[in-house]
Amino acid sequence: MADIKIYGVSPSTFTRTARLACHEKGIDYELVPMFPGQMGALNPFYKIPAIAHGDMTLYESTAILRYLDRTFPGPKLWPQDSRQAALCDQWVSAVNDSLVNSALRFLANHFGFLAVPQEMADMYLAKARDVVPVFERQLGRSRYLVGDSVTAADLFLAPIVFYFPAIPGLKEIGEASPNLARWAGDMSARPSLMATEPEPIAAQAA
Ligand SMILES: N[C@@H](CCC(=O)N[C@@H](CS)C(=O)NCC(=O)O)C(=O)O
Repeated sequence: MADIKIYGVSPSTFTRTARLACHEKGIDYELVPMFPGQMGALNPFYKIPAIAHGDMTLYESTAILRYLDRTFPGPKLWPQDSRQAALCDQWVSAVNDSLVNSALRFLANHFGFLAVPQEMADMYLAKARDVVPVFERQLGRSRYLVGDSVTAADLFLAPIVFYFPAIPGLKEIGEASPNLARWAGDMSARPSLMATEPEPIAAQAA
């Protein structure tokens, strides 16, 4: 039996982040297909993913990654050095706030998981044009978001950025971001990314 169960679906960016963490750390897991609307018993906020480890269940991806990192051996997802760890937290939050509230909302609307008026979709895209260059500049300074090794921050960023080429508007932003493209190339060569390729989106969660 797998060590961990991850409840979610493969196209979900946050579910992919939890799966990436398991692959990067070598944790055996089972993906249990579950849509947000089915999550009531596992997450009162009806969002994916959640995990089960023995008799413990946990939701919120940042809490999940921290738990996996503290509980299991394998490469650390947060650096040991306190300043580097704080920078990792900073970039995780920046993805989960600024990028989620721009590019991810735009792509969720594109795939039909959000239904917002056109002006709001335009606003998300305009915000993405301001937000993505911040990541672009950082990836011009270091190989990954925090230094020379993959951290949790990269595992939050990758599932969102990997949708860019499929979405008019975000595609152009990605193409205008050479450092982000270089980073995406490095990330896409990792076994964790290859093993978590999302199923094509039909009636599933973004
Ligand atoms: N803060 C949550 C966000 C999770 C989240 O937004 N998941 C999306 C799928 S990628 C979801 O379940 N959306 C359904 C909804 O917001 O109703 C986390 O970090 O796990």
